[in-house]
Amino acid sequence: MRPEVSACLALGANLGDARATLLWAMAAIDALPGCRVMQRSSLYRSAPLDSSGPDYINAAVTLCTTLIAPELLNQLQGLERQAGRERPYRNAPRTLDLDILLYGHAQVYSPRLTIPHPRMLQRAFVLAPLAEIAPLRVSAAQLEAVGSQVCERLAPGA
Ligand code: A4P
Ligand code: MG
Repeated sequence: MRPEVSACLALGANLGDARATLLWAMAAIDALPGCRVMQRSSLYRSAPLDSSGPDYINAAVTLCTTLIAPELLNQLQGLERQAGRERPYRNAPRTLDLDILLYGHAQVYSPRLTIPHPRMLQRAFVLAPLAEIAPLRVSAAQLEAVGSQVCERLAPGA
């Protein structure tokens, strides 16, 4: 039996019904083999950063998983495909993006996977939802460093 690891994921979408897709993705992640979602953040809205198209909806979840990190990435990419994700070019607008932010306290540097996620500290749309559900994983200084980026927390059902 593999040990359970606590991981943090970022969810993002700006094509189609992004809110519905993120809510679907949170439930679908919980239903993956060896995965249990522990906390779900609110949904957040922000303008595309180094990207284009409509505003993004972003969120974060924490989960307990017995999957090793590359297996978790495979499963998440399967969900992206189910949501109709296409990759015409880098940072293209997308129906669903699922990124592994943190996997326990592991550091991974492989051609397919970098953990912690290399751009997470530059982005309010990642740090704000993560701080909501995993406040010990985000420092006040890190939040302050992205404080000029507008990222609106959405009321449930708004
Ligand atoms: N990969 C490496 N490390 C990881 C990881 N920790 N988690 C590899 C997930 N994947 C990881 O990703 C390309 C490759 O990264 C994968 O095949 C995997 O092997 P991708 O999702 O296919 O392509 P991408 O979306 O162009 O890259 P990425 O890294 O997801 O993009 P970013 O840097 O996350 O930026 N603006 C707003 N407001 N909100 C957003 O959500 N997102 C982006 C995407 C840009 N601007 C945005 C938002
Ligand atoms: Mg991605």
